[in-house]
Amino acid sequence: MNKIFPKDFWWGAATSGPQCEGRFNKPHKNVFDYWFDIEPNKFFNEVGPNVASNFYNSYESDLEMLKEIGLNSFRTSMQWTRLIKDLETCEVDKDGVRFYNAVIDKCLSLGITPVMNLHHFDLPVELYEKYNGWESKHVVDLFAKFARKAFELFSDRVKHWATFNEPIVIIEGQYLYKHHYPCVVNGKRAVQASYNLALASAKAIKEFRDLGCDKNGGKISTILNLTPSYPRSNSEEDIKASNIADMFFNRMFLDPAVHGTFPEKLVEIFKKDNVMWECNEEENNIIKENTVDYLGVNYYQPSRIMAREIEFDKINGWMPEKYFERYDMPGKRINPHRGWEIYPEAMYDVAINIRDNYKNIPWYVSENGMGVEGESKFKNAEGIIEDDYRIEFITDHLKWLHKGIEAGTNCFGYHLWTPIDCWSWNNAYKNRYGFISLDLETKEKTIKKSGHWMKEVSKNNGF
Ligand code: BGP
Repeated sequence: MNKIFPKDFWWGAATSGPQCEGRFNKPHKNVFDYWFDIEPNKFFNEVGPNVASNFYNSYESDLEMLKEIGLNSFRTSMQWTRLIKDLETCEVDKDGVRFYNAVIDKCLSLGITPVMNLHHFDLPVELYEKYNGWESKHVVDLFAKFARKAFELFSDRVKHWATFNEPIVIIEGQYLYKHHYPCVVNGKRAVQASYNLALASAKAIKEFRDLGCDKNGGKISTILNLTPSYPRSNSEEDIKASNIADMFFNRMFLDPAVHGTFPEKLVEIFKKDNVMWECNEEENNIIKENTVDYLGVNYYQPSRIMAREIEFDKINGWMPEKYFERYDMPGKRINPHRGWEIYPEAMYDVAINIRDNYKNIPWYVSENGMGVEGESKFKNAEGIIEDDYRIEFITDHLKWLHKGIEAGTNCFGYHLWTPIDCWSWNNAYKNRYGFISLDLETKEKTIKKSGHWMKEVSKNNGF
């Protein structure tokens, strides 16, 4: 045993309401529920979120399995479309309140720390149809109201909150690269929605503090997928391109979350290119004054960047790619099922970046993981999936994280995506990420080899 982690380290896993619960008894549809209803062919094997992993019905036994594999903390998200019956007045849905109370109480009874996130790509579709979703300041205010309601109802027991999961992915999916409904391609609208998401997070944090949740042991964060930007070479052009990608994809949310400001050079670019967001001083002050207590960092893959070689195609109007191209680095290690590069060293770079440039704020790895297709072929005679590749993947990342902790970064936990195989956006159940497998036909849930391994890691607080 040579990698021991700090005392009370979180060994856990993360999921989200829309990906695990199933749509049972929800008063509203989120953008993915709606998209599946109108275009099921956009989803792998036409499997939608209707049942997902059935967490709505099986949360008790599911959480007991998490306990069995030694997890001491668990993140999920509360669905706006489940908790709130009237999106304007914020009148609650009784069954939604019952359900989230039951989940929280079950976690606590098992000694599992619940981490509750408020938005995981699941905008109520009505708010898109009526107001253009995150482009609207009214939607920002409705989100803050929903957040306040959640704090009022649950903050007596939930002490760890997050406002958003991966806001940049909402921008990429909804406004740039067409992988979230409504698949708009519009850089200017993307920029406005980005500001509004940062504002919505700050307004929710303000509600949290106005209610005194922070005086009650509560802490609030936002969860960002950091994709450290590595330039192709040390040339000035490549470095410049990489810095711009970093500002757009990482710092646009990381800076306001921790420092309450946006990267100046990015704002300069938006102004110069006539895509700058609309905002006022009062809103900027809210962002300034309501930064996070801690950060959740989802890390899956780095970003390899080079200066533009082919002229930028203006067909779609302004896009961040005006300033860089993706670099397909030869010889990189890759997860072929997801197409994502595997680069555990970046965990250390993230750790040092937070230590040196982000006030050494407390943070945890809120997602990391490896999605693999066709895992059932690794089943042994006892029916256990032998996912040694996942154990290797986690170990590699934890080693670099540990090195970061030794160098003084303030990291207090590691959550795998995900505890039990869950539904994913367009990929549905194609790639499996869990410590626990889900047989879609029999609905049986079985601990994988990695789950048994995690139990030991958690017991020993290291490996
Ligand atoms: C993260 C999301 C999760 C999850 C995960 C795996 O970006 O926060 O919701 O889905 O990625 O990605 P995917 O499901 O697309 O393979």
